[in-house]
Amino acid sequence: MSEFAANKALELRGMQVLKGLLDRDAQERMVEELRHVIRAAPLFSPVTQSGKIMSVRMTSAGRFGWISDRNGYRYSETHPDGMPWPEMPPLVSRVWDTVSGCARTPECCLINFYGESARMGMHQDIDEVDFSAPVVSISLGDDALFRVGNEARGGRTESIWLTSGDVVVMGGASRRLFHGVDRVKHGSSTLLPRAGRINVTLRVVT
Ligand code: MD3
Ligand code: FE
Repeated sequence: MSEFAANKALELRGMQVLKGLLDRDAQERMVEELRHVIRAAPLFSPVTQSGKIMSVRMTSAGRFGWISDRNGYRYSETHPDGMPWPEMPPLVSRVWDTVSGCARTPECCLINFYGESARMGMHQDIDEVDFSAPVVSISLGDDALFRVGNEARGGRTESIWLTSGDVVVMGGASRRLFHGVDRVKHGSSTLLPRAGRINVTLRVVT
């Protein structure tokens, strides 16, 4: 039997939303793994090409991390401070093995931290090479209003609240959808001592 069991499974524009896949104990163990990553590879504030500082702070584990600076955004084998990324945390890998349906190993574990009033504008994740591999997202901490759109910018969108322990699998055509986070309900979860939200996304990059 798997160590993970969802409370319910929803489908949203081809994405699989597994509500409560991680129970409280698994969420706490994952936060502990992520603390080790963040200690070795501190969160940083990416700067967009236009020079704007993103409100979400980030770091990564695995072979590649996602970085953005005045030279553009890209996957990099090193943190902005120069060191290689920490190893992929084991519990995070087991979530991928349980839900991805993908034989490849994830090469990037991107960690997004949302403090008070952080948000993420609508975008596509298209810096990867192999679109047959899904993106798997794990939500921890405060509730977030997640919005999903279409394969082109604009058009009708749908929103759902993602809560701590939810896992979303973006496979098939849903892999190319525009998406973003409109707001986070600061202090809605007790998982993190000083509130906030962590989102982990697992990606195959090459
Ligand atoms: C749909 N993160 O890191 S996770 C990102 O909650 C990102 O931090 C958001 O978008 C967050 O790029 C959303 C859900 C998600 C992630 C990747 C997707 C949805 C996706 C890729 C394609 C389609
Ligand atoms: Fe994204």
